[in-house]
Amino acid sequence: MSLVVLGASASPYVRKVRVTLAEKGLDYRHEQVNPFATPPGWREISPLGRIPAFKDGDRTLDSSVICAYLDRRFPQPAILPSEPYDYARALWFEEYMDGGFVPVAGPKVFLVLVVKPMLAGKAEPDPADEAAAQKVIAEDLPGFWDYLERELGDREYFVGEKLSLADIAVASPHVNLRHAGVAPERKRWPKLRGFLDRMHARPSFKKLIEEETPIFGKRSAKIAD
Ligand SMILES: N[C@@H](CCC(=O)N[C@@H](CS)C(=O)NCC(=O)O)C(=O)O
Repeated sequence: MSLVVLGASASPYVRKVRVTLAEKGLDYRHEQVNPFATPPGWREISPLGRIPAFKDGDRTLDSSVICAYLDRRFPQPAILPSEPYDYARALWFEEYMDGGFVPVAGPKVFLVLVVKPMLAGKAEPDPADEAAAQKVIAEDLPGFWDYLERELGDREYFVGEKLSLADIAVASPHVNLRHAGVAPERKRWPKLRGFLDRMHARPSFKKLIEEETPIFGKRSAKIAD
């Protein structure tokens, strides 16, 4: 197979690429790469030393540009709108999530509540870690959720009338939160929560959630409505 995604399944950025490939109906091979213990020579593929990386035959690509490349290489269905403002808005939501939301929800919630106890062979996080993560969930995440709720409004998708990279970028890190037993409360953020339910039920996300949940999702049963 000529398309290869390299990176750990739990990364929201790796998931973003895998969902994009699935939405386009493309076959690919997935190779697990731990971002904190990358294989020798990794920086030749990924000059910033990050995941995901991507191979299309002997061409290699690093990180955010992978989805943009896939959209030009396999244009149907498009995930980047052609109308200039919509195109920029889709990229903006990707930037908002990757540059703003994920640096909070990833290391301060998912890593602390899911990955750290897993690596320590424990069923639950230490009480101090649990308390620190709950403080972030209560104090830092609501501002992001308020913004997303407002921007989505009564529409089905964040940009235009159909699925775009914006929707994939918003829904992907919320899979990590779901694994951690966290979701925006339906009463306070009904539109966002409904959007996440719809996105996570799409075959592209559902398949990955089913693959990841037995490994990372032990807390997902804790999600409140
Ligand atoms: N916006 C980029 C971000 C890539 C990124 O930061 N990946 C993280 C993993 S979730 C990483 O590799 N971190 C390790 C490091 O920066 O050394 C994308 O969409 O691919």
